[in-house]
Amino acid sequence: VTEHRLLAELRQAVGPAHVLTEAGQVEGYVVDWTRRYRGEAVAVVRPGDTAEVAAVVRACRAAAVALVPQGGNTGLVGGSVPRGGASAPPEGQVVLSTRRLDRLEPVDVAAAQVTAGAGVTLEALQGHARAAGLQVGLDLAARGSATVGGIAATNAGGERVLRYGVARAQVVGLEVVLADGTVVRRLSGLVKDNVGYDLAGLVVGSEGTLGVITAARLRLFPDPPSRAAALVGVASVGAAIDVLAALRTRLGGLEVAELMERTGLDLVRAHLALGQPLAGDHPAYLLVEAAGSTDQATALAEALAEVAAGGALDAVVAEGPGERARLWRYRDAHTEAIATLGIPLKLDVAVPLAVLPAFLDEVSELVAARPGVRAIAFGHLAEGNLHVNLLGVADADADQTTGEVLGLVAAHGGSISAEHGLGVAKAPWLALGRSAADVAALRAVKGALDPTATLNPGVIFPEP
Ligand code: FAD
Ligand code: 2HG
Ligand code: ZN
Repeated sequence: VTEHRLLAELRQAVGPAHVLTEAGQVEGYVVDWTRRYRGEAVAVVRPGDTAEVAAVVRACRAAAVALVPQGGNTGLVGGSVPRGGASAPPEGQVVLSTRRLDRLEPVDVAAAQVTAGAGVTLEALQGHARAAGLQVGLDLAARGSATVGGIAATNAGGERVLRYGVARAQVVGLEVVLADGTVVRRLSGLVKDNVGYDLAGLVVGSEGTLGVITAARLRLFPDPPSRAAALVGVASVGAAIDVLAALRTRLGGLEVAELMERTGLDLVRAHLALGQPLAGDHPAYLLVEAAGSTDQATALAEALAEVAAGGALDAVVAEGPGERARLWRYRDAHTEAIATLGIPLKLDVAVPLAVLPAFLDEVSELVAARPGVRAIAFGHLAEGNLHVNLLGVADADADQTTGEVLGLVAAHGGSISAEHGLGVAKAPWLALGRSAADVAALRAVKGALDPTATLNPGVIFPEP
């Protein structure tokens, strides 16, 4: 009876056409990108504006039904789909899809800002900014589906953090529907606004547990006229760090420093039937990109020649969108190529650069002790952010393996979740590397803003 009443209220809130309940209709919303997480939804609702989002939140809260906000469903920690199994909330779950919140306001060129609905994809936002002569300071391989709301909710990082910072640095303000259905609006674009707590900053990275983001005001940047990329083959991860260090001091416009290993590159090559990118075959590869007002291809080539210091450095410099895209395919297809081999255990960690090679050696030892398991590590070198993908880990050993790798990370003073968030995947390890006082403060924030635990239960905070 309660469920029947809730469905009637949801239909009234968003219109019957936007309340999906048929198995075929909801399938794409209840399983995550990795296929590791799946749950059941009472319904998937697709509100078309902020007032409708607020009505959905109120209806779910009144019915004691959990609400799972979802954007592009490209998240990698299981936070965007209903919980499955024993941890599913007793009264059921509703998925709130933000994809119809896709309004893009005209670019405010003078302020170099734009307001976008939560459901706007990153790719659409990038095109919109470009048309106004500006660019978004954030990019990631899931750009075609990942949304502005999801990017803000996860505080996504991606491939240009080195120059522009993480999502939090792009967000000037948000519009958020809180768990009680009230709306907080900070879309004025004021960069200087110190009236009380930074609520928008708090919601960034909250993974749908504090509010539903309905719109964001984002910073934009000039798009430098010259851009060049280079792929460099190196003998070790340590050598890649040395190249990065050398480029840091030589290239003011350095934007990207992505690390790959031979295993990952070979996998991508097989998956996309690509040739070897360089003359030689190397244990590790560094993809760098620089942008500026002077000729970046020359600057990059000169900097790499200085790094080589008369010795041999196997590298290729690419200019122009086509040539650069050819190099980027080796990097951006990693996640997709790994997924063809099964469902990996994804560990998104960061450690200080000084200990990164040692950490990778320790992971190799851990993997060597597990027959049938292989590791593919790649990531955002400048932030020490590695995506350790473990293939072949038995389900029964997944928690033990995760705990061991994250334990190594914590021992090195690293982060157990660098950019993807905790979701449900890493929630059990929330306290690893955080003090009791720290975790208590996080819980106090959640308790104050969502006392009924309506929004995304099981995400960030482990279920008892
Ligand atoms: P979803 O997956 O739908 O949701 C993610 C989380 O945010 C969930 O907890 C959800 O409840 C919450 N959420 C979504 N929308 C809202 C909203 N409007 N209000 C409140 N909560 C909301 N991530 C990186 O950081 N860097 C990368 O380089 C990167 N590369 C990727 C490459 C690939 C191929 C893939 C598949 C994923 C990648 N990701 C990366 C992960 C993912 O794309 C990001 O986490 C992205 O920010 C998720 O956006 P989304 O719209 O798909 O969110
Ligand atoms: C990336 O950097 C993403 O491409 C995905 O963060 C990482 O697949 C992964 O583990
Ligand atoms: Zn990443």
